[in-house]
Amino acid sequence: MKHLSTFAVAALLSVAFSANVAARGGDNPPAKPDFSSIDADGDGVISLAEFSESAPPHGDAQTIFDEIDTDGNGEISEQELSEHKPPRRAR
Ligand SMILES: [Ca+2]
Ligand SMILES: [Ca+2]
Repeated sequence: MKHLSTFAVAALLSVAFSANVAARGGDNPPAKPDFSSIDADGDGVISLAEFSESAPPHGDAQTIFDEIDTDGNGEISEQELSEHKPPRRAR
């Protein structure tokens, strides 16, 4: 990873380590991008273009986008994004 944005790193980490985050979690919350900060036009869904604005198009953006877009309709809903994030356990 060279020039990935904070969001791309967070997304990659949550994809790769979603199972491990709970075990690692502690007083060190991972950077969580706000849905509204990614949804640039505020229409309530994140398009690949909007996603790419947050995640540099390294080819990974599409991969990560597909990971999050669980129903494959080409848009990430707030629910899809929230469900993609590793569940936050209240200890
Ligand atoms: Ca949007
Ligand atoms: Ca979707």
